[in-house]
Amino acid sequence: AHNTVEKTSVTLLGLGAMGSALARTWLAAGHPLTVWNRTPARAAALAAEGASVADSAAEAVAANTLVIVCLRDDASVGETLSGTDLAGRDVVNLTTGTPAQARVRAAWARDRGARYLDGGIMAVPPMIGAPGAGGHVFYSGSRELLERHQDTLGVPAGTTYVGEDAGFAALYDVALLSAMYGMFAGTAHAFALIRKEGIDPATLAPLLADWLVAMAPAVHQTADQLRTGDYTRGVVSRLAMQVAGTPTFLRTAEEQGVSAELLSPYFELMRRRLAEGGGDESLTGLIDLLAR
Ligand code: FVH
Repeated sequence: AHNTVEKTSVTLLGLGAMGSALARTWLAAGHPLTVWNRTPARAAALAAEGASVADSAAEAVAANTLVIVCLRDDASVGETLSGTDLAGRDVVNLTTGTPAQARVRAAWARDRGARYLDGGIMAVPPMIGAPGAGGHVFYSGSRELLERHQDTLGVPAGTTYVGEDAGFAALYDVALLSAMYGMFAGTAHAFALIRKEGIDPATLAPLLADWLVAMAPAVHQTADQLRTGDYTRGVVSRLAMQVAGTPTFLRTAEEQGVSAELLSPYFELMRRRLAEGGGDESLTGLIDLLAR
């Protein structure tokens, strides 16, 4: 049996897919948990598992010093917390938002007497409470708050502190998720290419996964080139060579009856950089073209 006596009591606002997963890990680890959800029915299962269910967000916030928020978006956080007394509370906001929203929310919480930590969850619900699944949460804002609650915040997933600027957790979160969507775009195109031939997608999947893993370390060279400003440093595949290959990709898409709409914008940037004289570079120069 868990010894609940020394475990920090937690208030959790929001019992969607992620909030419910978080709740279960704290309950399983023996943390006394008070929950609130806008739609009360979602709290029923957790009540059966030992959570205290508050009738209002204000009541839930009043129950504990540590208040974790995991709602749909920043607007729902504002709506939910506006009727609560945050004075003396340690607010940890795990709701996905923009860096600017996080900074404003941090100041907003401080104005109401709370300490504030922002979090960006790099995990899907099944990875919560599953050590070894690779999930972690970026935190930014009060380092002192993270250190104080490390034992509690480390229960659902690993913790990675990324800076005093409250917006940084959201920034790292969105940066990684943006890269993920680029990967999904590429894999969507790859699956579309083979579909017409009746190839079993399960044949392609392991090849794709291995290839993406093999290519992933290229980000270190990108970082090195950005830091040094030398986009030709250690180049393996010259931009000029890669641009010369793009008609093959476009023609293959056409032959397979697949729209190239996911690839074309990237190829267009490659062509522009080449036209600017970046032929001896790798693909790092495209990042310059993205700056507005
Ligand atoms: N689920 C995932 O894969 C991702 C993984 C990475 C992190 N995200 C972010 O986590 C936040 C919560 O996500 P979620 O998966 O729990 O989302 P839902 O299942 O859609 O639940 C949304 C909860 O938010 C409540 N809610 C929505 N609007 C309001 C509002 N105006 N006032 C109060 N509560 C609100 C909703 O309540 P209800 O619909 O049950 O009444 C849910 O509790 C999110 O930022 C992800 O981006 C998840």
